[in-house]
Amino acid sequence: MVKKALKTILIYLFLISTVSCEKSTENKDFSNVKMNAEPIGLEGKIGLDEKPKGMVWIEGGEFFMGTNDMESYPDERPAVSSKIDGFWIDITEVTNLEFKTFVKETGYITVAEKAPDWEEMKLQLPPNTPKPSEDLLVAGSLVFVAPESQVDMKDISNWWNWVEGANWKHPNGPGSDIVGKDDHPVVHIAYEDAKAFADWSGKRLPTEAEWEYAAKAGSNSRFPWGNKLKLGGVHNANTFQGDFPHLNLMEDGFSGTAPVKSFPPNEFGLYDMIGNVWEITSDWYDAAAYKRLQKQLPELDTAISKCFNPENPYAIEKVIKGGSFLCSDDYCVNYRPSARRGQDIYSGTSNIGFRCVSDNQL
Ligand SMILES: [Ca+2]
Ligand SMILES: [Ca+2]
Repeated sequence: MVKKALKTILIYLFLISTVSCEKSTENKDFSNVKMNAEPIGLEGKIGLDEKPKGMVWIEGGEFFMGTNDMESYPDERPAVSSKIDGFWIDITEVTNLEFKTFVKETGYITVAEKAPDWEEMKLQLPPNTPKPSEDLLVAGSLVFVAPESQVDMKDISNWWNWVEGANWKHPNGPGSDIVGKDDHPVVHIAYEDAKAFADWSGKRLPTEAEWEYAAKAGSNSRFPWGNKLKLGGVHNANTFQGDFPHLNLMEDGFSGTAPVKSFPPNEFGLYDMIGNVWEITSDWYDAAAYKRLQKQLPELDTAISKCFNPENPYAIEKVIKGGSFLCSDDYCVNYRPSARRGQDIYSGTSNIGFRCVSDNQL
């Protein structure tokens, strides 16, 4: 019973950061979607001869961030003009091998490997939420586990399980490992884990604008490669096909994470910007960010809160981008460059990872 209570709290934390996934769009053929905004003065391109290993230089430019596509989620609209300085960006998500090297050199322990800190947890819960007993505050993380049959889609605990012992080395919990998965993206990464890796590597996490600019790669269509999820009838990213969450047809060849570079790069030479794992950015999540920029709403009072999520007034969330292997056209249509979600900074999941950027030659 008490165990259930802890799970409820953790699921609650996750639920409040994923509620937008429940707003599926009805139009599944996006080929006729007309975009109101056109790119302006976009000059993004790969340049410079001397490049850091595994990174490309993105030339700065101006672009429309967000979208006016009415089949998008409300927090993506309206499109706003944004100017970006040039930067280096990893061509792939950070892999298990890279994270393993970081941990080997630093002895770093991720958030998922440590017992939850109640003082941090309660900041994101309604006041007077009772504290679970200490012996239940154990290290673990949220793992996607496909149910055997169709379930109540309003209850995400039907497919998100709090698994004691789940972390980047054991993505599905004790008994699972990452042997043979050096080239898969690392998962169960919380914001501070990603930032620690970035600091160690002399890089930083991308802003949301940088990430989106790099993902769009000069395109203003629904996907970087056009308005249809498939390109020439072939899947171009690791997403979810079938009936979410119980039936994964794996038409793209992968049920969970895929090795990075399993799908073609975008026009900037970047892999898996769409799908595979969500990617953490350095920006606080404000669901109304673009409406504020368009003066449709007052500016966020950061003296009160750094972020704004109407579904959760207690949120302490950073923006994550790109969707994951769990994004599907019948449930969570977040596999688009403009899609955005807030993620609790104190937790990761089995479908969240990251990549880094840098301003300087490394
Ligand atoms: Ca897949
Ligand atoms: Ca990705």
